[in-house]
Amino acid sequence: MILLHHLRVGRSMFTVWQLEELGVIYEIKIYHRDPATFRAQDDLKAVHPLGKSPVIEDGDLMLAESSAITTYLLEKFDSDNRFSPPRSDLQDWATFTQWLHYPEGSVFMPLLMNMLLTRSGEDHEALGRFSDKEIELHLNHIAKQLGDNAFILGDSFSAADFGISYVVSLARRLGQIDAYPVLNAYLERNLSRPAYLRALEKAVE
Ligand SMILES: N[C@@H](CCC(=O)N[C@@H](CS)C(=O)NCC(=O)O)C(=O)O
Repeated sequence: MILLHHLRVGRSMFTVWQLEELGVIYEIKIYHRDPATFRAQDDLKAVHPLGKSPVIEDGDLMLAESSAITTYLLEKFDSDNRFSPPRSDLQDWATFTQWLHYPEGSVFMPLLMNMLLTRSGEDHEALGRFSDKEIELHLNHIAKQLGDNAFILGDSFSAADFGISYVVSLARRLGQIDAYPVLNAYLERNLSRPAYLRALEKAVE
């Protein structure tokens, strides 16, 4: 059975959601951040050397990195391709992997910079200018890709929507999406899915 090590509050919420969408039977172990530093604590570091979440265990396999976990879960539990195009449709599959890896590979970093700068209360003009521009670039890119579509790949929900929802929800927490009705509507649509609501109930302690 899959065991998910879930740190509150953070991106592993989106792994709980995936497990719910896939209908997988899983266990969840919940960890809490250090209230002073907001970092993971020793209990999570005892699970994996990086001390980060999500991490899953499946038998002998211990797997970190949210996009790798998504790929593994799809390979194992989505043989009828409900959440991704089949690899035989090479172009669609490649486009899917691009949107799967984009949130973590490109969008998260400037959002993190913004969060750290805000928390520090310090003025780092060059960094602030860089992260603001990058956030704008990425939010525009996501909004444009969505256009009139309900989901990031078009009419159908796919596993690429987990990571995109994560970064858009983080941007919302940072007060960055007020000017993007498309992104607000996208989040409302995804975060009201029954599987997400079930995940919310399971991921609290
Ligand atoms: N690239 C990793 C990032 C994992 C990560 O940084 N997770 C955060 C939670 S959102 C974490 O565990 N932070 C705790 C810490 O670094 O102390 C992934 O996609 O899973």
